[in-house]
This record gives sequence, structure tokens and C-alpha cells, in this order.
Amino acid sequence: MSFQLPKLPYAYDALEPHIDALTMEIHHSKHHNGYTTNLNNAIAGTDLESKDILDILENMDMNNAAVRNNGGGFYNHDLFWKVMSPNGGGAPSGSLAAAIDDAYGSYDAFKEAFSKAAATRFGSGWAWLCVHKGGKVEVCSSANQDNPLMPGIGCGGVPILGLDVWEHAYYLNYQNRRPDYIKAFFNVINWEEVSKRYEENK
Ligand code: MN3
Repeated sequence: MSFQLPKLPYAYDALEPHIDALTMEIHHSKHHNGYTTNLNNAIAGTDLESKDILDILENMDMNNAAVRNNGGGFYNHDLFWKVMSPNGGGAPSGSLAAAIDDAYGSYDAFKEAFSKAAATRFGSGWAWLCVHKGGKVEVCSSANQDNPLMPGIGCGGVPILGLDVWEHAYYLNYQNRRPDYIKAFFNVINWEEVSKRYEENK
């Protein structure tokens, strides 16, 4: 099968002032599009061509750099767009909020742990909130386009919230101020979507 660049669920300027329109446009139409095209090229003519993205990620041959980097890039950005919303922000509720309190003591303590994971990821990568079978949540980070669905990466489990900390995600607006970008991200988190993913994967 051939993977398609997913449409953004909102306009390029919808997340302003937290994430600017030009960053969103380049990030989606150039970077995400590139991962999608390169993933299709990497799997063409192989037995991965008939597999879905979760199957590809969970059974990743970590020595296959083209599929690892572009399969990760394809999936991670699809998640990233969906866990943000112009109507986002606030705090989680329901069983996700309870799981966060169980793991971190409070929403604020979780926010600090997630922000630290994002800020201290050296170079390019992602910060994640993952859910394990049974419902426990955990924060981790990973390098490049790796994600915790891949064998041996991060905290394992299923990522339900992800933050792209590659410079391409924030440099036009925030330059080297990654902590300001991380802070702004919390204003656009779509907790309804994160909760949905929590319920589906706990
Ligand atoms: Mn990116």
C-alpha cells in the first residue's frame, strides 16, 4: 500500500500565536510530505508494502535506516497534528487525569516531567506521553524519528501525546528558545484526542 500525507485537521494559521503559520506550512507540506514520500520509496517492492504503519513500526528492523527514519516521521507527525487543536489547552479530565495523578502526583508535576523530557532531549527528537497495558502512563523521549512503538525505544507502550523538538518545528518563531516553544505547546494540546487514545490503548 502507499501512504498518503494526512490532511491537517485545521488551517496552517489556526495554532497562532503558539505555533506560527509558516512553520506549520513548511512542517506539514515539506517535512511530513518528505517522510511520506521517502517511506513509500523505501518500502516499494518489499513485503512491507502490504503492511499498515503500526505493523511496520512494531516490527521494525532497526538497521533499516530508511524505513526507521521515514516510517517514524510519517507516524509521529500524524500523531502530532491530531493532538493539537486551536481549541486546545487546559488540562486532561476523566480516567486519563487520574492516571496522570497516579504516575506523577499532579497535572503540574506531569507538565514539569514532560517539559523536562522535551527540553533535555539533545539534538533532534520527540517527547512522549505513553500508556502501558493496564493504564499506567509514562513520559519519555526518543532521538530523531524513533518512537516508543519501535523495539527498545523510550518507555515502550503506546504514545498518546507527542511533541516534536526538532529545530524545524520551532526555529522560525522561537529560534534557539526551545523552552518557550515547549511552554506554548501546552496551550494547544487537544486533551480530548489524547484521552481518546488513552482509552483505546490502556
Ligand atoms: Mn517534524
